[in-house]
Amino acid sequence: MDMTPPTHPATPFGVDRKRFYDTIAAHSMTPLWEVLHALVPQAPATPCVPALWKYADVHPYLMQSGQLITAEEAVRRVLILENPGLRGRSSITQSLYAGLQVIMPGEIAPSHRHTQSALRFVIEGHGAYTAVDGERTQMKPGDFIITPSWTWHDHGHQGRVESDAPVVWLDGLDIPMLQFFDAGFAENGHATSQAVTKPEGMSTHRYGANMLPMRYDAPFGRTSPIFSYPYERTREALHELENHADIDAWDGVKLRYVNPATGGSPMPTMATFMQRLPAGFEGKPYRQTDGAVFSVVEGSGSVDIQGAGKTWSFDFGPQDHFVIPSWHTAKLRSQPGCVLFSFSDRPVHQALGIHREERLP
Ligand code: 1HN
Repeated sequence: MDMTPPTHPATPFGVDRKRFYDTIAAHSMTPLWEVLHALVPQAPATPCVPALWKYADVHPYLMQSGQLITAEEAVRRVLILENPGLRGRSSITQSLYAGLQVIMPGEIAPSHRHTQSALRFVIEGHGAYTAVDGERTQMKPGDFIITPSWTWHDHGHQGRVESDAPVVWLDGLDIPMLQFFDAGFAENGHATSQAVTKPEGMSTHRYGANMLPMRYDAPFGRTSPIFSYPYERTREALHELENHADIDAWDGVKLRYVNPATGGSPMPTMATFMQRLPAGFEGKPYRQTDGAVFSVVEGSGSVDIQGAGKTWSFDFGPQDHFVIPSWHTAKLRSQPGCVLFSFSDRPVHQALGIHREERLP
């Protein structure tokens, strides 16, 4: 007779549960009742944690990476912003990837394409371009630039090697999402730089003047036909709104970038936003199911984040990055005023009908 004590209480029928679990495990089966609460939580319980990357800490490593490997050898010279709760997964939230990419004067990041969509948000430097589908766009600090799914793209820095500075931008991609769906495809280009077939600015003229061609045929499916949303225009809009319109008690002045042909987000998987907090702004707390990544453009401020019974408080300044995880309560503040770029997977939540947002008093 087996005298080992049962590891779980015996059932009314005298059967040891653990032994039963072990038996069915051999048949690739497992009992729902042991995992039900974790599978269907009362509210999101994300492993993603709030995190802040101060640019003063990050910048030296970006420059050191420039001495470590060329853009061409690396393909993309990027230091990934990896969420401390998701180490080893190349993710900043469960669904999103973020990294800081460096390109030195004279360098080329070779042409390739993939089904993952990418956004670029330029952090510093001048003289770099990104090429998408035969058209180049100059990258200037504060510009938001799109690489639609499955389009050929390469980057280059036309600056002079001796005198010009590196260009750094934030990459946001839907990599973990496509990994989840097992829907990732990629190809390398035959040429290092793709052939330029269109004059610079063509997509802006064609699609970015609040007008569309007569028989509009979306060139990139559900992704915006505009590659570049220059900071100059966004900045002016927010500035005028701050001076002449109502300030939202939670967001300050916040606008979302749009695909001009649909009114929806610029990419099917990622929404992007720019907001301005007026001087002395004390935001009310809010939470939303879409975890969001922030890039500080100008000014400084702080964010209090609460979730999972813990509180985080981050002070941020220009070029810092931080992440607010799903269903964490966030409160933004700024004494001198500031401008914040952010992105999230909101369009996916909305497409699935599961987006929730709470604006608290
Ligand atoms: C990529 O293609 C870029 O094109 C940046 O700049 C980051 C991370 C993973 C996979 C592809 C780019 C990337 C990436």
